[in-house]
Parts: sequence; structure tokens; C-alpha cells
Amino acid sequence: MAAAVVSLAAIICAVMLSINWNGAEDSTAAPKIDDLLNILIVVSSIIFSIVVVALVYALIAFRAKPGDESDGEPIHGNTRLEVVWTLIPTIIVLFAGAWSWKVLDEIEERTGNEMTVDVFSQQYAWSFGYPGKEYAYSQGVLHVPVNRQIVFKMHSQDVIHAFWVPQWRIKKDTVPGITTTAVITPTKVGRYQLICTELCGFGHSAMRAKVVVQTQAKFDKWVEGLKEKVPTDFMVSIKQDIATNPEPLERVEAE
Ligand SMILES: [Cu+2]
Repeated sequence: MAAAVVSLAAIICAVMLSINWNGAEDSTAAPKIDDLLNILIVVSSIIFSIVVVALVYALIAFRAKPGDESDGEPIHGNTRLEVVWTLIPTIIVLFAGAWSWKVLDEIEERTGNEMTVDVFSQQYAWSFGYPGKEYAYSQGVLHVPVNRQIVFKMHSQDVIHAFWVPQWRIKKDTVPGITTTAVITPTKVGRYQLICTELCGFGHSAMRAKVVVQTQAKFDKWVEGLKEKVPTDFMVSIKQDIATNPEPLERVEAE
């Protein structure tokens, strides 16, 4: 039995871990989140193997002999078994929860030279404000410097949307009335797509924005070239965020 469980789990792990589920890892968060996924794959493979081996064993070992028409034995629960099958899943869930907490803490730990970018979402478009650059404003295209921690402050003007750049892994809802935060450090220069991942209406599938990760110098130059400032009605949600979250959500100015 044990040998069957171990071999089945090993085969499943070998197959599942060989697949690159999430694509390129282009932020500091990505490898940590992928490791977390891999750990959960290993744990799930072991549980799945135990269940399948026990099921197959029971099917073969306890099957009725031909011609046996008698009823099964009346069974009335088993306290020890119930305690065990409650305790073990509890321990597994607590372990997974604690590990996830640790990973999220590491991802969100401030580096000291972080930069705030405001994200505005509305049906069906994204736009961005750069508070460290006198609230310069860009529509449909987000630029960020590489290897610098970005604190995205997210605002929604209408319904719930969600901010997701797959190669960065982090996914966060933007919710009307509150400011949500995502902390991301892009590690590779390149072009990406920001995708809305919360069904937000008829144009949801087209709600995308271009993302450009570039060197700090190129980023600075690009922001200088922006003509528009964040519109006044968008500034309202920024001011509310500053007023209601003076300390923990303190805004970080770029130099
Ligand atoms: Cu959407």
C-alpha cells in the first residue's frame, strides 16, 4: 500500500511539476508564488494518491463474493478515525495558510526606494497617475522602471475590476469606494499586457492596457513627456485615500 502511494505520488509530481503553469517569472513575487504552487502540488499529489490507492484497495479487497446476497455490516462511526481525518486536514490547511502568509509578507516588505503609481479603472479602460511626477497621467499605457518596488494604489470609478499582469503574478481587485494596494517589483525590461480579470460588463474582455518596463532613465524621460495631469474627479479618490489612511498607506514620492 505505502509503496503504491509513494510511486503514484511520485509520478503525479513528476508530471505536474514539469509543466510551466504560469509562464515567465518577471517580478520578485513570481518565483515565490510559483514555489508556493509547487509545494501545494506536492501536498495535493500525496493526498490524491492516498485516496486513489485506498479506493482501489477497498474495491478489490472488500468486494462481495459471487452469490453473496447478504447486507453489509451495520457500522456506527469510529471516533479515532474521525479525529484523525479532522486533525490532518486542519494541520495541512494551517501549514498552507502560514506559508502563504510568509510569502505575502516577503513580497510586500518595503525596500525603502519604492514608488507609488495610481491605477484608475473604469468600464472599460485603464489609466495611470504618477504622484511622484506631479501627478502626470497616461491612458491605456503604464510605464514603470525595472527593479524598483512599485506600490500600485488602485481606484475604481464604477464597478469592481481586477489588475493582473500574468508575468508579475500578483492579481488585485479594484473596488469602488476603497483604495486597494498591490506591491510589485518588476525584474525584467519588456512589454506586457495588463488584463482586467473581474467580469465587469459588456466590454470586459477588451479591457486591457499596455505595460512597458524600462530603465529608470527611460521611464523618467517618458513621464516628462506626458502632457496630461490626473483629472480632478480622479484626484478625489486619491485625496480620500490620503485622508483615511494617513500612516500605513502613506504615499511614497519618487525622487
Ligand atoms: Cu473587467
